[in-house]
Amino acid sequence: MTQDDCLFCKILAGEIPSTEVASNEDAYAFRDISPNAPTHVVVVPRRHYRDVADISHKEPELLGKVAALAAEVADQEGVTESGWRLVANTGPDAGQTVFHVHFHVLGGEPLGALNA
Ligand code: DGP
Repeated sequence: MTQDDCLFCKILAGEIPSTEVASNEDAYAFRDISPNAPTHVVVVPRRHYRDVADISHKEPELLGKVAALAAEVADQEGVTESGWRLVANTGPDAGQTVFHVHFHVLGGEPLGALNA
């Protein structure tokens, strides 16, 4: 299931180039085009869902698989011990700009407190 006007569906189809970090049959991880930290990787399910709420309602087990690939990315990037952040911006107030559910894996430096 893909959506014609979806940027991440186009990346998954290879129509837009991306730098792969990790991949499996359910999910794909690639470097963010505009990194906010030394490690900034985007992890997406191969099937199109709009956001965390959409995938949670329709295929919740896939959400766990995407999170598992994010943890593999953290290992691969060498940030498992130092710490890393998993972020899913959801909707306009959170700044979601691509409406294909995705996690940001951020790490490689102190990230600052979320409640600062
Ligand atoms: P969000 O704001 O949570 O929807 O994050 C979308 C992210 O996607 C943002 O950090 C930048 C990244 N991004 C947007 N377009 C591209 C692209 O064409 N290639 C790559 N690698 N990343 C992209």
